[in-house]
Amino acid sequence: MSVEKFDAVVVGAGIAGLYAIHRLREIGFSVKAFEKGDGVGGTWYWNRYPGARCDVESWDYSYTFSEELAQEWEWTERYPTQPEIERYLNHVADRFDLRRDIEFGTRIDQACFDESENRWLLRTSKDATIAARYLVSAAGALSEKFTPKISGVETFAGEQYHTSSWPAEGVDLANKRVGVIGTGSTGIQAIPQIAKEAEHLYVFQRTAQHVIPAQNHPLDEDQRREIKATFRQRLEEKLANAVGMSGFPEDPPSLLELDAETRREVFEGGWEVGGPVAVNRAFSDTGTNWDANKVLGELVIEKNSEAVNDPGVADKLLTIDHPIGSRRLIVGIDYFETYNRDNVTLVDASTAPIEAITAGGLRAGGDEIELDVLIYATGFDGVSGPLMAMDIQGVGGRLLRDKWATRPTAFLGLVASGFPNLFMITGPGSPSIFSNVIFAIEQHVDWIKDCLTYMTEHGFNHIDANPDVEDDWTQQVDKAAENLIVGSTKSWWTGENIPGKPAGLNFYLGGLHNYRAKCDEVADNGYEGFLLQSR
Ligand code: N01
Repeated sequence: MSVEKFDAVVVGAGIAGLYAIHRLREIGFSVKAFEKGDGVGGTWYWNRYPGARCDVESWDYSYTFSEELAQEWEWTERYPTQPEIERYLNHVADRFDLRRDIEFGTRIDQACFDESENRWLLRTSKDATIAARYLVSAAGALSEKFTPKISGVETFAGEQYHTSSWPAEGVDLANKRVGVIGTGSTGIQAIPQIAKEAEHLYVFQRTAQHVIPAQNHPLDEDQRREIKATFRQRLEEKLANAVGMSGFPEDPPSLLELDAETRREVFEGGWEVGGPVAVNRAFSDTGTNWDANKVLGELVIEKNSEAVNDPGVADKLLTIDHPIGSRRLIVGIDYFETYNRDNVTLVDASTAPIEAITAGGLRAGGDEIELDVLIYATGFDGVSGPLMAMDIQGVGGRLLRDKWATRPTAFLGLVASGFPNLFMITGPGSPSIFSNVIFAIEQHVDWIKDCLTYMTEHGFNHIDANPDVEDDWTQQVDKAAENLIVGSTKSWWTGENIPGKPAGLNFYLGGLHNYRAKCDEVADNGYEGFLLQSR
């Protein structure tokens, strides 16, 4: 059996994988990335559903490692659409000649650490065996889709799609009765678009949500020039704050300390700006003080309800059972207005639960709803999910999914003890999706590159996390989340959207800037907390 050998294998060719290939090449490594899709983009390759776009502004949702790249790329909208982001990532792949080190249409199914040879042995979906000194997971936070098991699914005579594996050629919804299950960020983006195409749309909503308007707009010539001219200034801003975005409100007022009129003014100002940050970070205390949070939630509900004509429908859409920001705040475009259309019906799946899929449609609350197309906007097994889905065996043949059976842990979210020479990009225990993820990815990849450079220069070829230090980091992760309203509700953030997955908020919430400082400190102290060896 022939075994191809590389210094590093990268899992995935999304934002993280592309950048990892680029950086690892720079230090002279032989690199190969395996990507299950037929093109680059990862999340932005798969999530082609109608209405898919990012809710981080295009000028921040861009790589910063190359100023030339930033100067030559032209974003066309404030919040970029999926096709535009996919084009951008294809441009990056071409501009930095990354494709020659990517094998498309190939998954890594199994990774076993070969202790005798101090390397990873990988098995691909094409049955090839690959050896790599280092394994870098760029598998993404939202790449393992979740589809609920609903009885009768196999009997359905119509078409079924999950939003995160939407066919590239699109789906013809004209003259069809369409059902959408799920009203998270995905459903709320897709529903207004699907409503425009379908004969009739039935939305199955289990949990009502707060939605902030995107206030999206095209970028004119002047705005594009300004984005380019301020590249360095914005980079400084991104480095300095908790979420890695520019224009982040530095010193917002306390909601509780403002009189009602000023509070309303600040809120309306944020609403006009739109997007998640302007409203959610308009006040200093709504993420920590339950009273302040309640007021903000009420203000948002009041605004949202103004858009819905039918009070009964508004009531179902806006009887919200959780504090604002306790689950991912949703950004919408014409979402509530969509329910004013004659061809849209809201089914409250909290009072009329989905019981079964039938040959002709779906049964909820005892009623049969006839459907030609059923769309699952039901989300993902996030962050640890893609890693647990791979058969990863560390020291002594221990499976990563066994180590993580009660909780996914990793020192700095980068290396899980017992799984040497495996680096995770935006893994559990790092800020990950609680920041501008492309910027978090760059920080992780740069850190990994520097670490591998250090190891090479010092004659090391084996890195593991000290288990005690990993435990200590997990405690720091928990401490940083203390007293935050974030995560106080069940959602994919806590893993509770996945049956049987242990509940927990496995993100470092102390801020990307503080996390970066911690990673730098560890590096400056000779990778303190990691066990470096020569084998
Ligand atoms: O997934 P979700 P998503 N019966 O888990 C429902 C990112 N993202 O794909 O809330 C009925 O949030 C479930 O109901 P409930 C972003 O980070 C970003 O929408 O559990 N319903 C919920 O409504 C986001 O947070 C962007 O009661 C069922 C929905 O399915 C993350 O991706 C755009 C059900 C799942 O919502 C995930 O978002 C899109 C069942 N059996 C996504 N099972 C932007 O940048 C599940 N549901 C804008």
